[in-house]
Amino acid sequence: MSTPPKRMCVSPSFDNSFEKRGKKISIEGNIAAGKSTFVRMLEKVSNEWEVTPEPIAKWCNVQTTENAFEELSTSQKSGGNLLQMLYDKPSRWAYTFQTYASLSRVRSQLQPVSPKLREAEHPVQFYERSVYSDRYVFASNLFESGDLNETEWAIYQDWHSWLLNQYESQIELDGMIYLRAEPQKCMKRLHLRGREEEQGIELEYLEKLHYKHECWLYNRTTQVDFEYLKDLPVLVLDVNDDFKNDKIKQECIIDKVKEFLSSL
Ligand code: UDP
Ligand code: DCM
Ligand code: MG
Repeated sequence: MSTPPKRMCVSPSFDNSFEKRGKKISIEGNIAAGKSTFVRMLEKVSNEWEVTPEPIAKWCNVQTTENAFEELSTSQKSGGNLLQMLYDKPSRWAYTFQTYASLSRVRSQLQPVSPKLREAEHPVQFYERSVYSDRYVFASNLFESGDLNETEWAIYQDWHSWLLNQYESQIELDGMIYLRAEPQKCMKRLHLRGREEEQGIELEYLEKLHYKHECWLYNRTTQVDFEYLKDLPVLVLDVNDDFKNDKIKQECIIDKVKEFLSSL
């Protein structure tokens, strides 16, 4: 009979090594590149892998109560639709949207992990996007297009840095996976998904966001303000070809993810 690993004898409440064993990986990519599809696929691969989705439901239905995480149909929505407001009038709502996007993201990423994950040998948390893409892709792009003015951008960067410095130890990443797709492909997927609020998005907007992702994660020329982020490992995956219903492609992607995780 084999001896159980030593770690299993330790009560989870006294085991503080989870933070050391666990890995946090963000999944980055343009609008409709396939991030949600990708994380849903990863979730099925291993009991030791868990996903924190982007809190988009909150942005489409802003509530004053705390329990607004569930996805609701259009007819069930009663709160303000901040995503719709952003696309209808970006110069008015970009600052408010970006404030709420980062706040709700930090809050969702700070949620305690499940007991199952806490006891896992090699736990991995996958975050759909990060506070870094909020800043270096979206907010930065909105500043460059004039939808955030100088003062809003300065205030945004001030509180964003402060917030991250407060919580960095809890949400700090071990790596990032960049789902790289041509803007035209994202546009096709955006229409296929049919999220109402996004139907007026133009190709030019996706091209700008693509360029931001490329500078940050592919060419790595974006100036970032967080020291550890500068050399954070990035796995780049080309997702131009559909992987959603292609088992062979999925296996190939999963192998690359496993190899990446074991290199960290
Ligand atoms: N999609 C697809 N094939 C793929 C990946 C995604 O047809 O290989 C579709 C997916 O079903 C959805 C749309 O593309 O309708 C956008 O995908 P997702 O919501 O995952 O993108 P995200 O915005 O989260 O990156
Ligand atoms: N979004 C944004 N700014 C952020 C994060 C997201 O404007 N900091 C927007 C882009 C998409 C939606 O929210 O319209 C996120 O959905 P997706 O998963 O399709 O990228
Ligand atoms: Mg998504």
